[in-house]
Amino acid sequence: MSPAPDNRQCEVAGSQAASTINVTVVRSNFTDSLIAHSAVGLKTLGVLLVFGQFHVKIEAHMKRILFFSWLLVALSVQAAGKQSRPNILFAFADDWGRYASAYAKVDGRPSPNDVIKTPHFDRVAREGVLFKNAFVTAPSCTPCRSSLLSGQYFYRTGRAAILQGAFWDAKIPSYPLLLADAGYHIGETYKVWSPGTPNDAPYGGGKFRFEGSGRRFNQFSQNVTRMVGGGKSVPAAKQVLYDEVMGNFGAFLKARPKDNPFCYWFGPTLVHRKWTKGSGKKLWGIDPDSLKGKLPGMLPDVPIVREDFADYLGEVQAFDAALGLILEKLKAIGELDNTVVVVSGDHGAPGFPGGKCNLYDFGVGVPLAVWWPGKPGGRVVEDYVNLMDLAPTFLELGGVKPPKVMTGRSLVPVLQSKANGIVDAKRNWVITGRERHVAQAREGLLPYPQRALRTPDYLYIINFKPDRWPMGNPYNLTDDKAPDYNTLANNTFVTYGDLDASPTKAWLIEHRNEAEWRWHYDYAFGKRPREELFILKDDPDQLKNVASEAKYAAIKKKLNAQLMAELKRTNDPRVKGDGSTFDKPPFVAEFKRPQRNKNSKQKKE
Ligand SMILES: [Ca+2]
Repeated sequence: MSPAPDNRQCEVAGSQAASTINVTVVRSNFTDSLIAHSAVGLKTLGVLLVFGQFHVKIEAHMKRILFFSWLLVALSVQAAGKQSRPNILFAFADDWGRYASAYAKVDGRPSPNDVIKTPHFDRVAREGVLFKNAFVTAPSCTPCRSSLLSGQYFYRTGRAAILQGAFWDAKIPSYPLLLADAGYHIGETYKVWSPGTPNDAPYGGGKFRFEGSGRRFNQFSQNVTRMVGGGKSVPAAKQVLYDEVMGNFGAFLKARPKDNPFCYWFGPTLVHRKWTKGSGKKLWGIDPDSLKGKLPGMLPDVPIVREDFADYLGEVQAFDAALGLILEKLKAIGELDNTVVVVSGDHGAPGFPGGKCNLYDFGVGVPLAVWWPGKPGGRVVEDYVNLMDLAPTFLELGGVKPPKVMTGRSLVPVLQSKANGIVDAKRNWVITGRERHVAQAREGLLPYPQRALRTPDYLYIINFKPDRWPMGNPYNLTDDKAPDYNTLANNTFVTYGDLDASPTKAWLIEHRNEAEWRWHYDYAFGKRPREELFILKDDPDQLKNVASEAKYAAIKKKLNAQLMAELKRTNDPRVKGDGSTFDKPPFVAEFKRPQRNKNSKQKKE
C-alpha cells in the first residue's frame, strides 16, 4: 500500500552518502594538493636541470613544504569534520501542546502561556530560534513519531500510520539509525516509538536505551506526591526524580566513544495523562484560577477544567526543569557549545476537547525551539514547520544525505538564516491527518480518517467518513444513563475512546444535558460534516465552521485542490484507488496489548 521504500537500499545509500561526504572532502583536498605539488614538482625538475649543484638542498626544502602542506590539509579536514558534526540533543515531551512561556509574547492574546513558566525552553528559544508555527503530521503518539523518525508523512509508513496495532517495517529508514551508521553515538531514554511492535523499533528497538537509573520520572506528579506523603519535602522528592534523569543521561555520556558526536533522545511521558489531581498548584504553585479567561474557547471555563489544565501545565514545568539540568550538564562537560538543542512535543493536550486526536491547532500545534550555538539566535520564525522536517534536519547536521523517500524538508537553511518572521516564503502551509487511534473506539475497529491543510489564513479539514464518530462511539451512554464520574475520569475505553479519560471528559459528559454546555459537548464528541473551514483572523480557536457558507465556496475549492494534490503527490493511500486501504485489514485488525518485557513497560498511549 504505502510506497514502502526499500529500506536496505536507503540505509546503505544513507551510510554511503555519509562516507562519501567525508571521503569527498579528503579526496578533493588530496587532489588539490596533488595538482599543486605536481606543479611545484615540475618547477623543481626545471630548477634541478639548471642548477644541478643545488638540487639536494632544494629537494629537502620541497619535502618540508610538502610535509607542512599535508599537515595543514589534515588539520583543516579534521576541524571541518568537527564543526560540521555537532551533537544533537532532542528533548521531546509526550502530549505537550504549544504551551511555554516564550510564546506568551508572540500569542497576541490571553492564553495559558501567560501562566506557565518554562525558563529552560525559553532560554533555548532566546539563544536560538522560536518556531511560531510548528505542527505534527498526526495528533496521536505512534503515527506522529513514525513521521518524525522516518522524515515522511505518517500515512507513508505502512502499519506505523496507526496507533493501536502499529507495526514498524524495518525497511523504512529512520534518522537515528542512519546517524549511528555515520559514526554518531546514539541513545534514548523513556519513550521513543510506542505503542507499537517492536517497541522503539525506529531507534534500535531498545538497543540504544539508557534507563538504568529508572523510569519513575514518567509519572512525575504521582511519584512526587507519594514521596511527599512518605515525609519528603517537595523539593527533595522532585530531586529524586531529577537524579534519575541525570543518572540515565550520565550513563549515555559515559558510554560515548571518545570524540564521537552524540545524538540523544530525551522522551519522558509525564505530560501524558494521568496526573495527580491538584498537583499543578501543590507542586508548582500554578493557581487554577489564574487560567480564568485564558483557556482556548472550546474548553468550559469552570473550576474542574481549570484545575485539570493547571495540572497539565505543572507536568510541562517538570519536563522543563529536567531540560535545564541536562543543559547544565552539557555546559559542565564543555559540550554545550557544540550541541544543537531541539525541544518539542508530540501533539496537543490529552483528554480535552479539540486537543489530542483532532486536527485543530489545539491538537496539532506544538512548541518548537532550536538552539544551534554559533548560528543567528534570538529569532522568532513564522515559517510553517512540520515535525517530519526534523529527520532530514538531523541528518544534514550529521553530514548524512537524507534518503529520497523523506517528504520532510531540512530546516538547516532556516536555522542558518539571520531573518525573523518568514524566512522561506514557500514554507507557508502544513498538512496533518489521522487514521486509527484507539482500536475499539468504534464498531468494526475502524479509524476516523481526516486530512487537513493549515495555511496562515485558513484551516481546511476533510472528514472522509462523516458518518463515523470523531472521538469514538458513545458506548455505555444515553441521555439519562452514563458511567459514573470516576470511571469516566479514569477509563478511556468506556465511552468516546479516542478522547483520553480525564476530569474534563467526565465533567462534560455529566453536563451533557444542560443547555449552557450543550455546544461544548457537541464540539467535543458530536459527528462532524465532511468539510470544515475556519477563518483564522476572525476565529483563532477554530470554533465556527463556515464550510457550508456560499461566500467561501471559491476559497474552499482552492484549499481542497491544494490539499488533494499534495496527498496524491505523496501517495497517501486514503486518496489512492478507492481510498479504503486504512479501512481494511491489517489496519483494522483486532488489537491486544502486547506482553512487554521488564525493561520496556509502556502503558501510555
Ligand atoms: Ca503522545
